[in-house]
Parts: sequence; C-alpha cells; structure tokens
Amino acid sequence: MITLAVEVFFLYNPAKTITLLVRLMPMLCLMLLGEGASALTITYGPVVATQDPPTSVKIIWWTDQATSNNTAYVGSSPTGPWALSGTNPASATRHEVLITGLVGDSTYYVYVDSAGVSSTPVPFRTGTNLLINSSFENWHSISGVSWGSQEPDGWHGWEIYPWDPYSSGYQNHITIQMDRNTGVPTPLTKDLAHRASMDEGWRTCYGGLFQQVESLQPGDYIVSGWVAWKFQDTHYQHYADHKVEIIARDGPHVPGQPPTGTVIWQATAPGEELNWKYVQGVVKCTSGTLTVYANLRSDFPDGASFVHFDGMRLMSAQGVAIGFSNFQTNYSYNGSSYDVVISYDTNIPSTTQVEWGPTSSYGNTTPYDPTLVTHHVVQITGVQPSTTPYHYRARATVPGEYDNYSADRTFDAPQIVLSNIAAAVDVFAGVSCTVSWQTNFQTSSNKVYYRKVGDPNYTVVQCSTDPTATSQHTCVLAPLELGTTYQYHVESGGAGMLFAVSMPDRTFQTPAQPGHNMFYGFSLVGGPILEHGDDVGP
Ligand SMILES: [Ca+2]
Repeated sequence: MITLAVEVFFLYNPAKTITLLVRLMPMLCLMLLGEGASALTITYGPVVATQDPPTSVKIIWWTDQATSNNTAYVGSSPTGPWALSGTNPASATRHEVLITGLVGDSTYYVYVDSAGVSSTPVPFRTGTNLLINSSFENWHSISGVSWGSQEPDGWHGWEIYPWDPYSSGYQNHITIQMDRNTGVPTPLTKDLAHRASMDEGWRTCYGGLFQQVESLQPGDYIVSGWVAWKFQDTHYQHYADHKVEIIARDGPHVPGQPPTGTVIWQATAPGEELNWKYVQGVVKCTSGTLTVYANLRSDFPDGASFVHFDGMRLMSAQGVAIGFSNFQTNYSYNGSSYDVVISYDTNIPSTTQVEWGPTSSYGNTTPYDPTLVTHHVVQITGVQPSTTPYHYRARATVPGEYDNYSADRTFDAPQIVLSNIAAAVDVFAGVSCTVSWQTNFQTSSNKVYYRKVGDPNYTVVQCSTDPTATSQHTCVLAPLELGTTYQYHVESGGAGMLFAVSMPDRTFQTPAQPGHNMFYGFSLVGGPILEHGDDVGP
C-alpha cells in the first residue's frame, strides 16, 4: 500500500516524491521490521467442538493479534485435500468457524490459517453415538410383560401399572411394538427399516423404552432423535394429560417410579406430526450414567395417542475439544512409598491436573496448574504400595472455553507379593538346591540369600534371568555340603520397586549321602524334594 502511494506521487510530482521516498524509507524499514518482529502467532487451537447434528463442527482458535483474515480447512487426511473450509471475517483474536457437511462417527483433520500463519493439522472425530441399536433395527422376544412381546436390543421396555392419577378406573397397559400400524408416519421409518412404536386408546397408562449408558465422563450430552405422533382427540377433555416425550436422566433407571430428568422433547394433546420431526436437547451428566427414555403417558382415559421413535442419538456435547495422547507413568520408591510421575500431551495448550485413586472414583486431586502447555508432567508423592493398579485421569481446561477429562487409565505402585516359594534339593548329587518362587509383578532383581544354620553371613545368588523382568523366578544354590541344614530367604524388586523379602528364613536339608538310598528315602517318585512338600507318589 505504501509503495503504491509513493508511485502515485511519483507520477504526479517527481521532485516531491524523491523527498517523500527519502523520508519514507527509514519509516518503511521500521514498519517492516516492526511487522517482522511482531508477526501474528496462533496461540491456541484449532479446538474442535462437535455440534448436533453430528455432521457439523465448530472450529475455534486464538491469535495474539486481531486479524480479519481467518480460514479453517477440513479434510479426511492430514495432508489434504481440504475439501471443506470456512472463514471468519471478524477482526478479533478469537476466531470461530462452523463447518458443515461432515459424516458422523468419522475421523477428519483440520488446520487453520490466520493472516497467512497456519497451524499444523489436528485430528478430530465427529460425534459418536453412544446408544446401542439407536435406529431400533433389531428386536428380541420377551415374555412376562403386559405391554408387548418384544423389545429393541439394547433397550428395555418399562411401565408403571396401574397408572391412574385421576382414579378413573380405566387403567390398562401401554402397547410397545416394532413398526406398529397405528398413527402411521410418512415415510414409514426415518432411519433404515424399522422404528419403535407405542400407543394407547381410551385408557390410562405410562411407559416406554429406556436405554442406560454407563461409564460416561462428566459433562454435557446432546440427546436427539426423530419423532412422529398423533393425538386422536375427538373426545378429549384433558388435553394436557396426554403426553409423548423423550427424557434424559442423570443416573440409572429406577424401576417402579416415573422417570425424572431433563425433558428433551414433549408433545401434549391435541395435534399431530406424522412427517417425522427432529428433536434435540442437552442433559448434564454428573453421575457417569445417563438413561434415555422414549415414553407415552396418558393420565386421563379420553382419547388415543400414537408415537413413533427412530434415529435416536446420545453424544458428548464437547466432543473432542481437547485431545490427550502419549500417557506415560513412572514410579520410584521413596522410603516406604512411591513417587509417581505421570506425563501426557494435549493437542492444544491447556492447564494441568490429575485425579487419581484406588478405583475409577479417584478421590485424590493434584494441584491445579493454570499454565497453558501441551506437554504435561505431574508428580504424585507418597503413593502407598498396592497389589492392584491405581486409576487416574487427566483434566485439561482452556479457561473460559473447555473443561475436558481424559479416559480412565491406570498406574502401578507395586506392592510385591512373593508366592509359591519352594526349595528342591538335587538328591542324586546332594550338593545343589533349586529355589523357585513367583511375584505378582514382573521384577528384574531376584536373589536368594542362604547360609548354613549358625553361620553369620549369607551367600547371595542372583537369578540368571536378571535383569530381564519376569514373574517366575529360579535360582540354583551350589555347591552345598552334604548332611547340612541351610537357611534361606528370597528377595524380589528392582527398577524403582520396593523390594519384597521372604522373612523369616526358611530351611532345607541336604542328604547325608548322595545316591539312590537317599533318593528312595526321601521320594518315592524320584526327582527333587520340595520344601514343605510331601513325597507321596502314585
Ligand atoms: Ca430405524
């Protein structure tokens, strides 16, 4: 722009332009230098937030300087082609672009460009449907219930019977069926070949289908689906007492009680919509379990109701906003407990914190580190040794935007348990003994300490497989003296593990003489004699 302006001056008044150029040159240099020194930087992102329906995503990123030149590119491979893109012309440091036209449950890559500065591509997945058999395609027979003879795989029928809030005396059962031929929608199904149908006529009832989804991360979830319904209202007096609904409950199904929770969708009499309507809502999950209900409810017996459900969906509202990778854990003993170091990466700079404990309920939290980094290192001290792994998950936030948790993972703080310790004397020669044992963790340092009873010092034998970590250990003690009682104990550990020692000492005895006399004396079946073993043969 500046050069162009100078050229215009040149054409207009050459003499003046030279002066201008001379004056402008140092300024221009300064400006160019200034621009070079403060080039725009993408500070976070791109962050991908999945949308509903799952065929669109919101791409968010931040720059340290405001710019109006912002584009996000999306493709199905990390090297392109970039089939989809979107721009945001608003001059700001936070940029947001909506990309539509994606396929659900699929992997994509996105990179963003602001004022000519590009990010590296990051992968993301479009929303994963957490419901099983969400299209109601597969059904199985059931018996012993009064509302039907089949239910969809992954779903359960439910009913409260009798249900008669006005004591009308007309309580009867709801009917739940695949593709029921009442109040038929157009087209017959919204998704593939089958739908879930339910109805009632001139009765009071309350029931439907539910699916319970467990092991969910806390957060917001989007529940959606397609519905078609009809209230046949020629006799209605109590419109509001006829309902069809989708409810999402933060917690498990409670048998025998009307479902409570977030009403995702509800229609009450009168009216109909037989051309399939898409409905959706958001439910917050804190308990780790969500139960999705598709229901029909009639509180008063003055008409008939029909409802059909298809293409149901439950997915995280936050999708893959922050991606976690490269989890590594390392332990080292420190006194009688362990120090554990957990490291992991995030695809965008975020805060650092780890929840950990003996189960996936955790119970311990490391200090919140607000520094925004992509490589995270957390140290936990004083972890008590345990025979079972500890559970942990990482929490990463982009303040003001996202708060995400990794999936549950485990780390060890090994409490080594020694088992099946046995000493087998070679009775043919009588001068060697094989000591064997097992450990519940793979250990790389495994030793036998032995001495003649009365000796002050032990001889130490290290297993020949060390330092290869194994859980089955064997050491040969030789040479030994005949006719002697030995004491021994074993020790396993290594590589940062707390050692386990089999104290007090055990004993074994070598035969007075080598050979067959001793062999028959000690073992009817031959072979070595096990410590504490018996010698009963076949
Ligand atoms: Ca279907």
